[in-house]
Amino acid sequence: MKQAKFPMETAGKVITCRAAIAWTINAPLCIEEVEVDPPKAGEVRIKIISSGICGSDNHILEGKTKTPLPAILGHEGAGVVESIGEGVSSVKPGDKVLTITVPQCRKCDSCLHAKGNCCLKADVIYPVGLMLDGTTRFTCRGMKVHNLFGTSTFTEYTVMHEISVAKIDDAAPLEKVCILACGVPTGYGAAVNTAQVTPGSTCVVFGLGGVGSAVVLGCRAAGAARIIGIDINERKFARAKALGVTDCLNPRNFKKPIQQVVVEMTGVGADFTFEAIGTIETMVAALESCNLSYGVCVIIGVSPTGSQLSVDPMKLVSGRTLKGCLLGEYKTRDHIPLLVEDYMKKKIDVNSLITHSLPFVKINEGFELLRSGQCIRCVLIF
Ligand code: PAD
Ligand code: ZN
Ligand code: ZN
Repeated sequence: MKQAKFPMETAGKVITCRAAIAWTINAPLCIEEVEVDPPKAGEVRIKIISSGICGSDNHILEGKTKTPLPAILGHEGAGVVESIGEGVSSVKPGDKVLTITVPQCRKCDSCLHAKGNCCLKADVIYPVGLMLDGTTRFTCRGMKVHNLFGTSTFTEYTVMHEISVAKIDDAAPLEKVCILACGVPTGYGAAVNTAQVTPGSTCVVFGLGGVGSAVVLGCRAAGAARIIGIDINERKFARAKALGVTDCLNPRNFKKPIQQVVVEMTGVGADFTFEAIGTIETMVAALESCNLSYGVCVIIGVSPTGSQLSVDPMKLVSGRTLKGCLLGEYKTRDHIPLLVEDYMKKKIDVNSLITHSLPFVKINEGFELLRSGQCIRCVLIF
């Protein structure tokens, strides 16, 4: 990357650049010219340097989860602050940042609670695709274009609220750390924060994609003795084993439900199970795979919009715990920069999760790699 001079001469002006527009579901993204407005008060305009492609972006394109379109998707981004709006104090032009879907406003009930991380300013659970003032900073062919989760990273420039922007170490390699904006903390934190995996325990990870692989890293770091990985795509197994999975199972190879297989394999059910796929069926399987009395099941996968999880309450009365988590329960602006530090000290193996890098304009190929299961994470480079 060429060393840019800050403040840039673009500050305060509309920037015309390229972005991938999702006009409709079940269609390729279109690389188009867009106008990106300058940041308003409390907002930051960011030059995107890299972005991962997350399963959550794909759910939207496949129509499984809903967010208003047309939109600029992408949320797992790393970039450099180009300019800031009035009153912004936590970042300045030139700072390296990650784009986080879950803000940390530090003022709401959730932010002020010791454990809460679902900031009430977030636009991620039932997204409306607009800034907090109800408008958007993106225009394409004269049409207003929505954002995604207040982030939007499939664009050369984006505008975000300061409360969703995490300033990171100046020395961090931006072409790698983007996946610390979503996939890595989501999975890793599910293991170490939400489940609080204990040494010597048995864990089961449903889904060995980017998020599930980060769960495996978290389980291993917490000292799990056995990590069972479950996926219908056996291409995932070799990489999963290299990360620390001890046994790989393909549910399609068994006549009985996979939860029954897990209970038989472990004798008593697992201590901790994680669902990192996003189907109701696998959520039920994850719950039933954990020990009936002390097992903990963590739901990470994003379910289809409007779906309902139905479980026999007696499966909980016996003592199981069913939990969920957003971005690994991290207080995002406080903790994600610390994970970047850990990565730089080689404590978290982020590089192994990045199996592919592509130029931004090849974004549709990147989605194909995700859908076919060839990649763990594909990172787009701008
Ligand atoms: P991914 O596509 O990389 O991984 C999903 C994996 O699941 C793939 O390896 C698939 O082969 C596998 N799979 C699909 N169907 C089945 C099935 N029926 N049985 C077994 N395996 C199956 O996606 P990802 O890892 O980026 O995301 C995983 C989920 O996590 C997805 O639902 C995404 O929306 C969600 C997510 N949640 C958060 C959060 O904060 N809770 C953040 C980021 C992503
Ligand atoms: Zn994500
Ligand atoms: Zn908040």
